[in-house]
This record gives sequence, structure tokens and C-alpha cells, in this order.
Amino acid sequence: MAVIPTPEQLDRLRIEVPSWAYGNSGTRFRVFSTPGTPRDPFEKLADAAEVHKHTGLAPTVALHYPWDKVDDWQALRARAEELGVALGTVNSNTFQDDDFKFGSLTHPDARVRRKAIDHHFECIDVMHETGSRDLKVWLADGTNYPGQDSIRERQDRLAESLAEIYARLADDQRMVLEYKFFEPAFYHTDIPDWGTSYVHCLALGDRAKVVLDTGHHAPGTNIEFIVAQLLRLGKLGAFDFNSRFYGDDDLIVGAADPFQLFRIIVELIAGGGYGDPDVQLVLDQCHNIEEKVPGQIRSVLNVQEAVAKALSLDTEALAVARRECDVLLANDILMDAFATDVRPLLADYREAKGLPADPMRAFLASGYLERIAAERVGGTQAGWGA
Ligand code: LRH
Ligand code: MN
Ligand code: MN
Repeated sequence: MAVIPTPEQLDRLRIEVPSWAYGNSGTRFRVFSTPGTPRDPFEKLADAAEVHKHTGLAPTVALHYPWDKVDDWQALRARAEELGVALGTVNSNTFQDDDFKFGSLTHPDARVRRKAIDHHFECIDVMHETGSRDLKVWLADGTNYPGQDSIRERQDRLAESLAEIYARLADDQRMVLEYKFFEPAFYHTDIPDWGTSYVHCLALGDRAKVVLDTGHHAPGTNIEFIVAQLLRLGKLGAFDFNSRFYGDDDLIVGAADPFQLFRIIVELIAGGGYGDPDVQLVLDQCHNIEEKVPGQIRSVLNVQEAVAKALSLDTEALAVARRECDVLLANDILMDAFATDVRPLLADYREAKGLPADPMRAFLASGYLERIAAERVGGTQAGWGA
């Protein structure tokens, strides 16, 4: 019953990888180091380029500022080009500075808000240097105790701060606003859900869109519904892909629940978001105990597999079953696509493009990990706890 995806359909998949996935990371209990960890943004790019070289899926690299800070941005940009990748989204960071203990863009003190807004201005300056289109804003802002601050006044301050940042963007730049229902704040978070992000984006304008991080929902949330709704509203700007078992686990996308990833991609395709450069697919993951470059390769391949399965969906037969309210047939058609083994098809597709049929095996055989382990001593943390 399943249909066969065409190479042209598969060609439309592009996944942005995060610079911070290549650095050391961990939990609040321990940050483990991996031999060969990059010592600077240049080396992170080299690692990211390996993912693209072996998979053809990851042509851009997201930066996190100031985790990724260099004296010469043009040199970083040129290095990316040399490696066959480009610099992508710039992520702001207002969550590791003592001044932001009680909030950043929402802080009760205008001086602290000014500092947080200025940080975003600096990110926009970086975007001009790197040629990046998207400024991604995720805030750790919130409170831990009822009564600690006015929820409503914080929303007003947030709206004002965001408007100032948005006004600073060039016409071809966007703001993408990420939500998260808890952590690090535990009583209330200032942008906890897609609805809150959506109302702020709506107030800001056309170039403000919502970011959906798959790890940022309460267990049981129907994420594909959110995808369908935001696409319907023209307000889905980007994904942060990862998987979770419990909290914001930042594990390899598709590892915890491949069926959920498939359902998300099905809605992405149905809503016209697949292959649309305005809906950016980004990984947001940490590799605490596994090798980082292979972890990223596995991640992009998991997304590719989910896309191939979703493209196998017989949408015509499904439309008929739905019209006839044939519940079991409709479900059967969907499950048939999910059950399709797309691995041989993807191996052939890769080979036809001059890529290794098995990118993971090809990378592991390349000697790259052994080389960086010997060459790089004293790698940096991803930024967490830095
Ligand atoms: C917050 C988040 C956000 C940050 C990233 C490091 O949990 O998902 O996207 O920028 O983690
Ligand atoms: Mn995220
Ligand atoms: Mn997160």
C-alpha cells in the first residue's frame, strides 16, 4: 500500500546541526569529556562538516552566542565555506549570567532588561557578520514560587523587550521564539507553551515565528497537533529536534519514540512545511556519554528515515478512507507507511548521490575520531556550566 518516495522528494531534506553538540556536556551531576573534543568554534565546524560530508544532510551549523565567540567572524565564515558548510541560526544566551538570576527580558529592573536586550543586539551584529538569517530566542525566565513576581507584568515587559529586539532585525532576518514548559524555573516560565510564543510572535510581525523543541512539552502532549496548528497559522519557524524520556533529555532524535517523530513529519509534510526553508529543521541535542560526531550522524539519519517513511504514506488512499470515515483503514494506511523498511531505498539513494550507503560505518572507518583524539588536547564544554 505504501508509495515509493522519489529522490527529488528526499533531496529537500536539510537539517541544521548545533555547534554545542560537539562540545562536552553532561548533567548537573557530571560533565564527562570525550577524547578529541573541539577546543574552539573552528574545530566544532570541522566536526559538523564530517556529518554533512558523510550524509549530505547537514549543510548548516547553528551557533550559540557567546559559547561560540571568535575575534574574527569572517575567518569563521570562510572556514565554514572551506569545509563545505555554512553558518546558520544564532542562538542568544541570557541564562548563564548572574545578572539574569531573576529574569532577563522580563526582569523587574530596567537596567537588567537593557543588558539582556543589548545582548540580543550583539547577536544581531554577529548575524550580519556570519550571514545568518535567524535569531533564536529561548529564555530561562520564570519564577520558582507563587507570588515571587507578577506573571502579568512580566508578560508586558517581555512584549516590550522583544519588540525592541525585533525592530533591530534587518528585513531579511527573522526572530524565532522558543517555548518550554519548565526548567530552570519550576513554578512558572514566561514562555511556557506554543500559545504564548504565538501571541508574542503575532504582535511582533511576519518575521517572528515559533520554535518547537520536541523536548519542551509535558509527557503525553500531542506534538503533531501543534505542528499542524502552527503550519495552518503560518507561524512555525523552526524545530529543535531531540528526544526525551522524562524531562528535557536532549537525547538523539528518534531514539526514544520513532513513531512520534514519524507522526510529526507526516504533519510537517501535510502542512507544506517539509522542504520549506521558512521551517528550519535544527537538532538541539547533547551527547553526554556517546561519541559526538557519530551521535550527530545517527540523529540526521534518524530524521531522514522518518522522512522517507512519511513520504511513503499513500495520501490518496488515506484521503478516501478519511472521507468514508473508515477509521481502521485510515489507521492501517498510516501504520503501513510507518512499518515500511526504507533502509534499502535510502542506501541506494545515497549511493546514487556519491555518498556512502552506510554513512555511520564509512565515518567510523575514516579514522577521523582517532585523528582528533590525537591532535586535540583539552577540549571545551558545550557551554553548560562553563
Ligand atoms: C533550552 C534549549 C534552548 C537552548 C538550548 C541549549 O532547554 O532547548 O534551545 O538554546 O537548550
Ligand atoms: Mn531548544
Ligand atoms: Mn531544551
